[in-house]
Amino acid sequence: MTAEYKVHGSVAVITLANPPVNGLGLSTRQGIVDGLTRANDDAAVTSIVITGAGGAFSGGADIKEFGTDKSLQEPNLHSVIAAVENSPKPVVAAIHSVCMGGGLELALGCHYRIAAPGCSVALPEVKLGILPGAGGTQRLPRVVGVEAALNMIVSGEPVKSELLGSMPGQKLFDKMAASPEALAAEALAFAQSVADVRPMPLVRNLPCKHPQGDAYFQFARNMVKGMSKNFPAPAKCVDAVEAATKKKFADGLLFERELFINLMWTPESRSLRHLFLAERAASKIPDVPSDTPKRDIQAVAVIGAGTMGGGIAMNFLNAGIPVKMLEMKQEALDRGIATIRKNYEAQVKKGKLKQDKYEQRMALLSTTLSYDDLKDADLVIEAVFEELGVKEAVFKQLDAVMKPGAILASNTSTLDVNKIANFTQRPQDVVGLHFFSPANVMKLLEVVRGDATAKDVLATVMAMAKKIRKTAVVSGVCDGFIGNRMIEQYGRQGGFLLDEGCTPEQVDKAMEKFGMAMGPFRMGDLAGNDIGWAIRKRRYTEKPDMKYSKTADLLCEKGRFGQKTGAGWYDYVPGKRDAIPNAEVVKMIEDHRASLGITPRKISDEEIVQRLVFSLVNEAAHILEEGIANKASDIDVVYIFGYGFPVHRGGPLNYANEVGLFNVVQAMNRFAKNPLDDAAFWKPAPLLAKLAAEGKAFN
Ligand code: 3H9
Repeated sequence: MTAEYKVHGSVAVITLANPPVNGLGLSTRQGIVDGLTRANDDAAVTSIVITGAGGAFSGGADIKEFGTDKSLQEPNLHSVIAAVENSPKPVVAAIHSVCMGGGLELALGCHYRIAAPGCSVALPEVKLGILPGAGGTQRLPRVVGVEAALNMIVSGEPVKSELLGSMPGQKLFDKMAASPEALAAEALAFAQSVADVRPMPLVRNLPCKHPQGDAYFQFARNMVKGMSKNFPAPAKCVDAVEAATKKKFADGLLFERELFINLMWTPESRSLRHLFLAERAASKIPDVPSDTPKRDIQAVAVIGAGTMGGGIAMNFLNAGIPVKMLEMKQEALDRGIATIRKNYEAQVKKGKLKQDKYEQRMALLSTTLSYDDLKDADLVIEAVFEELGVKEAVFKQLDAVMKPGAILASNTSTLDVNKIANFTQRPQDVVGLHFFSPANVMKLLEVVRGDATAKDVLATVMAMAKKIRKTAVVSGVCDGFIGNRMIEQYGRQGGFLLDEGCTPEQVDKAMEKFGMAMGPFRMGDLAGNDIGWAIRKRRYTEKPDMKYSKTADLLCEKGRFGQKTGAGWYDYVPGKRDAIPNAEVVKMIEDHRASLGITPRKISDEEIVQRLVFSLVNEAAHILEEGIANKASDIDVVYIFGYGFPVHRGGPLNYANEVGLFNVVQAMNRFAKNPLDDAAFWKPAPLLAKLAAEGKAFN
């Protein structure tokens, strides 16, 4: 049983005890109902308190139970709330720390609510692609007003209890406790004070009206239009709250339930729920237990003050961690500092950062031209030129000066972290930290685990990633790690599509319609086409059998490296990011196609999307099989947070699961028959072939 029952004098206390956040899983729901029954059967008990153990009142319905039989089994949350409302003895919710989703709905079913200050209160279901399904859309407007409730339900954002408690006319909290520590005693005293009050108040009996009714809901519908582009839930939230103002309570509840069930089965909700769990699972490494001791990171050093080094440094400054930046020349340091200042000043201008915070952050930044000055740093990250010889020089110097136990990290995006580690006498302290550009903005951090990387180093950098607000995913050592290894296949398919008849614009539009933040050619222009060119040149000697379209090389030979040169696959007006199609580039593609003797064909958006996305899927299956990624969901996290893959698709492997792996393999077999494509690549990875044959999915 994951709810405890104790009697204090005349008050029975039911404590939800389902760590980590007292999710309302089956056994907790059963525990609440059993506790209510015991309390109501005990003549010595005159009132009941429901509270939560540990760091939460409740985080809501147990997300891990969704889609399983347990979520359907009685007592479901509706039955639990009905048992609370029908209790002949008053029930008081004693709310603290976190009160969200079904947890708030449970509290709203109680006769009274007392809250500790500092508690995060939310109906965040919309973030999981659903809406509150246990009366939240019907009860919250009755206690905080229609507009405040709709804002909370549509945004899913938490509001602090003291703010809600101080809203004029609010009926959410009957009392605010003086402090979190005082909550338990105050809740007991409050429960005793209301023991004999009859009739007992119920939120469902309160009125629910909006003075401008229809006009307000029309306005609300317009407001959520943007949010609703790829997600059905926000608009349904408006419908449900409107129902609270127009229908009888019981009918509103039924309406809400129907919407909830329909949303629960949408692919968008499945994707969001998958990502919620995937993001949290990414921080867990199978052979590194969560209680692995961590090294202390009090001071950080960054080598290289270029765009990458500066962006990396900003992450630590933002988290209040001092950074020392090293460069070879004072001018380079000055340029780096000026760029960091410019970035912060832009944030101040936009009102996103306060002036005093900006100054505090800059005060944490120091610079040096000497490796000796870095020796006391706990973590050093190099962001120097991507060439093994340069890395060798840097790591040998670091090995000579850094204190024992310091973590030595490389921001390499392609090079062999094992080789880099072996430039030192302490390979166990070396790890890859692959930040994505712009490093102060992008959430993804690929943590590259070398053969010798110590477990406590991994545990430390994963914890540090959380501190600097990155989503970290562990990758093994291979060329390109998880993300860039996959994107190479995606880029190759993009090239073949041009050879066969597409324009860059057509490919980009199809992918953007699918939901990608940017199509492959706009992305190439943003990242710099010269980067891919350098990799291909290496490939031509390393893997002479690998097939590439030559169009991207022809583009680079013209110096069209992308946004930074004002011209790439598209043209760019200085200072703007709008991609303007260029007739010469289209002609270049046509001429090249003609030189190969290819007659262009019309290619559907569906084929474009499938070839690009399934190329990611096949490479991902190899990556999983080789143990480069620990789990399929890690790969989805990499693509969502690092490559602009559409959130509503849940990542490439979640999308493949939705399409059905059998269908994915069928499509690959079709693509393999295309003489202009790379038949060898389209041989389904053994893992993918096996899962498809067994009717299974990536998990
Ligand atoms: C709902 O209530 C539906 C109802 O309306 C209707 C039903 C009929 N269940 O985020 P963290 C786990 S829908 C199960 O890293 P933080 C999480 O997986 C639900 N587990 O910590 C992780 O586990 P692990 C509406 C949950 O301190 C651990 O807690 N509720 C749940 O940064 C720590 O999570 C929500 O959408 C859950 N509901 O933030 C709340 N919630 O250690 C979503 C969390 O194994 N949750 N876990 O990886 C949150 O917003 C944050 O997790 C919270 C804590 C603020 C609670």
